[in-house]
Formats: sequence, structure tokens, C-alpha cells
Amino acid sequence: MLTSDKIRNIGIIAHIDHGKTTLVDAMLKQAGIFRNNEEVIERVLDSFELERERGITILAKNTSIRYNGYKINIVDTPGHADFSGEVERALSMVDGVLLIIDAVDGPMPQTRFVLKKALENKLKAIVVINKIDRPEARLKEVLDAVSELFLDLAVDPSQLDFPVIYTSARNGTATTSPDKPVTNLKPLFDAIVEYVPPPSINDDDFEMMISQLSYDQYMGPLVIGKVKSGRLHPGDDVYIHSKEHQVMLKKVLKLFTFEGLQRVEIDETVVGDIIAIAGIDTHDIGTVVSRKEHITHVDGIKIEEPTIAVQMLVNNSPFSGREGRFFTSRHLSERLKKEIKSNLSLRVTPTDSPDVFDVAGRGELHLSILFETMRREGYEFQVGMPRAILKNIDGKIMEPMEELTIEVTEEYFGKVMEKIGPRKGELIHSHKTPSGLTRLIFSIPSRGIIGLRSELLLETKGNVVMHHQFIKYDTYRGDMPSRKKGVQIAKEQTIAVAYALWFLQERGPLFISPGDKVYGGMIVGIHNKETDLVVNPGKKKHLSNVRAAGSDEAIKLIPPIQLTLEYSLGFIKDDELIEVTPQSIRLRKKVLDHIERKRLKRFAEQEIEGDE
Ligand SMILES: Nc1nc2c(ncn2[C@@H]2O[C@H](COP(=O)(O)OP(=O)(O)OP(=O)(O)O)[C@@H](O)[C@H]2O)c(=O)[nH]1
Ligand SMILES: [Mg+2]
Repeated sequence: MLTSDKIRNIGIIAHIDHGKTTLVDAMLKQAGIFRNNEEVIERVLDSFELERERGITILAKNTSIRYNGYKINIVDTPGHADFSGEVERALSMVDGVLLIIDAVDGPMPQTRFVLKKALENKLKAIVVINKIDRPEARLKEVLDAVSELFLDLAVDPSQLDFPVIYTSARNGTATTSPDKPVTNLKPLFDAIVEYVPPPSINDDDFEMMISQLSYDQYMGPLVIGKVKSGRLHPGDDVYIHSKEHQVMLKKVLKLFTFEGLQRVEIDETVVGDIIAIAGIDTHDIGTVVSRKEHITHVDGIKIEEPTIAVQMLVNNSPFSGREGRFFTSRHLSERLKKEIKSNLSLRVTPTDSPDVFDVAGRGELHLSILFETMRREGYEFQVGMPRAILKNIDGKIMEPMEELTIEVTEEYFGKVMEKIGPRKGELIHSHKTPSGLTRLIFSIPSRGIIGLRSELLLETKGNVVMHHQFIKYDTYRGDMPSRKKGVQIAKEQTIAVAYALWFLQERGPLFISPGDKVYGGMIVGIHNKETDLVVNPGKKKHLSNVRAAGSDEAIKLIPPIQLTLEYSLGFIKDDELIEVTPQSIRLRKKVLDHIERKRLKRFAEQEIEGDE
């Protein structure tokens, strides 16, 4: 029978791509989770469709292994800074962390962030220097850099004494010292058992804070957390204590624990184990489940605040309701309400209009993953231009600032500087990486990062690695020049034809292809000049016998720009919107009517002149 002293709860934390999920694969394999002949996909915990497509972890996930009579509960977390809310949530369930560090790259911005959180939470950290199989690995320098980081971040001296394990997650090997031979992950498992403390126990009644929500197709909603005290059984009554001190009585239907990749039903909980409860619906993360009606306090989970906001609107384009299943204001409102229950660093604020919501998150990717998830679920909506969340601190306007790290080959150095300058980025530091790239570190306003990744990928033909990390609020850096180019706007509703596009592509890159349906006021391409241009992409050739340039044989269309959410968020201006449906991403002017739009623009210009 499992006892609390045989439980170890660990979080796996790191900068993006340093090998967390790959290490979990190796741990699961060596703990015998899979059958001998079972075909196991790589990064098995990255099970969410968007995680597999992008090769990154987005949501923290639970799994567990058995080793030498111990149960090791593992929470894998995402390394991308936009999902750091997931890390903060995961840390509320564990007693120690494996801090994974790439043996070539060394500590990166997110390494610092996650270690800081772990140390603040008084968690025992085991340093895992991973990817030691890489030929450029530089174990000593990386370890020195890690020690410096601990010196900087430790909140008490005992934290400076951290064990170090060297691993190759890909090869499934670990060692306590680089000179020792490596065969398997045993040294890592032993370190977890030895250094991570067992969960603390007391003989109070059952209590658990909800750290995660999940769903079971038979049981409905599940709440997940680490049992703080006491025992719980199916059928027991429990009190749910919200942060707002509301108390509700619920009945436990079923209880589960995690074994490998399975959820296994249990009839009694063990203190310190990570469990799932069925029967408690609609409850927020941070809420406490207790056998007691009165408890002293509900801590909740402290999450960093959002930095970027956009308006999310009901789709009121002429094509509204054609491609999606959910598109009313009520649909959007309910879906967003559900999202904020588990997506802790997201904020949704209603506005004066029932059709418009203010949605704030930790960055462009945080928001675009939400939008992409919703469109795949069948939602239609529109999104406005992202803006930084400003604060008024002591009478001064402050804005969120980030540390931006860019790695490129030397030839693209100039191109990167050209893009960062107007976005108010300041180069703080640059050096060569062990793999021969130039690593540039900037301080830049959060709003300067919007759309930057898509632009740099285009400029460097995909040869760029970019990370950013919110650092602090600082003095507002002033207006940032918005997009210099104008757009080509469809004159009226029509179907695009090759003949018309062939002419329009001369004016600038297009977003549409022949056969695409467009509406008046929809943006069909970029205009290479500063002004906007109203065009007719449906204009057909006059029938004539004269063969001329522009005849069908001569029409060669340049492939259009494929609109993605990230690109669009960086592209649009204040008077434009992104229309998102399960099938399409379209850009449009907020005001579709050309005369009305011109009138408003002239009016706005006069106002500015009048100001001066
Ligand atoms: N050479 C080498 N590559 C590794 C090793 N571990 C992981 N990788 C590779 O590094 C890349 C990232 O691995 P992941 O396991 O997805 O990294 P992660 O830390 O989970 O990434 P996020 O969850 O997105 O932050 C993949 O291409 C892995 O194959 C290793 O030990 N050696
Ligand atoms: Mg991962």
C-alpha cells in the first residue's frame, strides 16, 4: 500500500526546448510504463493537437512512475514564457523540481524565471544538465552559470547546495559526474528519491487545493491537486471554499490517482498524492476542497499579470455565421468564462458593448493559441489590434518591458537591427554562442514584440531563434511607428479571379487566391505605398479577339501570403480587424463602407490638425 513517505512530487521546469518532455518520455520508458512491443510516440505528453503541430508544450500535465517502491508524480510544464502561468500552477502541486538546462545553451531567460518561482515556493531543486550527447556541450561553463543563477536567486542559503545530474534525455542516460559511465536514468531516479522531500503530512481532515481541471468523458469535470491532509472516499461530502470565501457542499463521486499515462480509480486517498476528484463541477483553480465547513484561509495561486490585451468581438462581417457553429455574443462569453477557470494568466473583461470582450494575456502566443483552439472548436469571432497593458504608477505612464533574445547567423545581424530599432528595442548585450551564432539581447517594450517573430522569420528565411520574457514595468517609450504600408481593400462583394489578381499583385503582395469570396471592405493584400487602395479583385477580362498580355496563358500568380493568427496580430492597425472562423482568417477594415471610412478618416485628421 502506498504511504506518504514513499511519494515524491516533482515539477519539470526549464527554458523552452531544453528537453523536459523528452526526459519524461525516457523516465516513463525506463519505469516500464509501456509494453515491450508498444510503439510509443515521441514526446508522448505533448498530446494536445497544437502541441504536436508546433513541437512545444502548452499545458502542464501529470504523469507518474514507480521506482524501487516509491511513487514519483511528475508534472511536465511548458518552457515558453507566454505559458508561464502553467508553471506557477504546476508548482503548487510539487515538493521539488528538476531544473533542466541545455548543456550547450546554458541558462536562458526562462530558466531564470522558473527557478525564481521554484525557490520562492521553497522547493528543492535538482539541476539537470541535459543534452550532454551534443558535441558542443560545455558542462563546466554551464554549471558555473547555473551556480551564479542560484547565488542570485536563492531566498535562503540552504538552496545554494543543489545536486547536479547530467543527462541525455534522448539517449535515456544520466550520471552524477561527467567522468562516470552512463547506462540509464537510475542516477536521476535515485537523486529524486534522495533529495526531493516527501510531502509534509499532518493528521487534519481532508484538504486539497485545486491546481488543475480536467474532463472525463464518462464522469464529466475532474478537479486535480495534491492532497494536503486527511483521507477522502467516494461518496464523502466535501465543502468547496472559493477565494471569495463562498462555501458549497458537494458529494465526491469517484477518486482517481495517476499511474503512468492512465487515471486509475481508488477508494481512498493518500496524503501527498496527486489525485483527481469527480463530482465537483464548475470550480476554479486555487479553490480548496475540504471536509471542514470552516477553514482559516484560501491561499489561491499567485500568477503574474497579463501584459498584452486585444478586443475580441462577435463576427459581424457579411460572411458571419457561414463557416462556424458558435458565433453569438453568448457563445463567446460562455466559452471565455470556461477558459479563465483553467487558463490562469488570462483575463477577460466585459466592455460597454455585449458584443465586445477585452481579453488579456502574457503575450502574442498565449492569445493566438486561445484563438486557434477556439476556431478549431467551431467558433467564429473577430480580433482587434493588440495593445500593451499600461499602468499609471505614481502619476507616470508605465508599460511592460521584456528581455528579448535573438539568435541569428552573422549575415542577418543587420536585418535584425533594422527591425528592432523602430520597435524601440535597445541592445544590451551580444555574444557568440558555442554553435557559432550571434546571440543578441535587447530590452524592448512588450508591444514591440507583437508580430516580430513572423517578420524575422520572413527576413531571415526561417534562420532565427527568438525568446522573450517579461521583466518589469518601465516608463512608456512613446509612440511606435505602425505599419508603413497601406492595404488593398475589396470594393464590393465578389469572387476573386486570376485576371484581376494578376494586376493587383503588381501593387503589393496579396492575401487571396482566385475563387476566394471577398466582401466590400475586406483587406485582400498589401499596398506597397503608404495609402490604402480600393480595388476590384473580381474584375473580369473584356472579351475580345485580341491576344494581349494578361491573357489566360500569360497569367502567373505569385502565391499569396498565408495569413496566420500571429502574422495578422502583428499586421493589423487600429482601424482593422482579424476575422477568425474554423476555415478562414480574413483581414478587414472596421468600417466596411468606403465613403463612411473616408469621412471618418478625414474627420480624424482634422481633429489632429485642430489639436496643434
Ligand atoms: N541531442 C539531444 N537533443 C535532445 C535531448 N533532449 C531533448 N532533445 C531535443 O530537444 C528538442 C526539444 O525537446 P522537448 O522535450 O520538446 O523540450 P521541452 O523542454 O519539453 O520543450 P517545451 O515544452 O516546448 O518547453 C527536441 O528536438 C528533442 O529531441 C538530448 O538529450 N539530446
Ligand atoms: Mg515540453
